[in-house]
Amino acid sequence: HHHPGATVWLTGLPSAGKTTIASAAAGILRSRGLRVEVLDGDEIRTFLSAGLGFSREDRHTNVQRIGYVADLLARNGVIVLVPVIAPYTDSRETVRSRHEATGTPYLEIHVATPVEVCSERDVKGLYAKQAAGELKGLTGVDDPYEPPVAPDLRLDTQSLTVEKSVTAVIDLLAERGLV
Ligand code: GGZ
Repeated sequence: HHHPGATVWLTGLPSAGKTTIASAAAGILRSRGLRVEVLDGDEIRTFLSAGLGFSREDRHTNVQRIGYVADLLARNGVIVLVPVIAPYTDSRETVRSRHEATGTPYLEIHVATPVEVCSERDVKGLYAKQAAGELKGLTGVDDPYEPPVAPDLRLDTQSLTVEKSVTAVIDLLAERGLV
């Protein structure tokens, strides 16, 4: 029996909670015996996108590369979770189109944590660096973030625990017949 794969893109600002939610969801799905991969922005930028920076063009290239790999895996039965900022609508739509062209399920989740909350969390210290003038072009502060207009799911992480967010992601996959 062949299990359908899917790409689940979690878009949102730095420190929004994308990686936390994706990792926790991956754990649950793996414990159910599903094949799962997490394509994390941080790790991808060390390998697949080494040398790319944070200009509009480089972010677009990064997102297309990740989308290409996600599609390859997903069409081979893997649930691919992608906690990557992907700040531009047209980059995300290109990835969606590619999945549509290959007949691969694609879901977009907006991890919609407000910038004030993200900068307070500041998991990696990026907001502090930006404020200190040590970093320019931080998404959501002095670089664009175009929020998805019609995501498959929007997570308001201010009113949801990580656990509830993860449940919502898994429920969405179940609704679509993907798990
Ligand atoms: C946004 C940045 C920036 C700037 C470095 N803007 O949590 P992190 O810190 O360690 O991982 C994040 C990673 C974001 O890469 P993505 O591949 O998700 O971004 S994109 O979709 O825009 O290509 C973040 C770090 O890089 N980082 N500088 N200026 N994030």
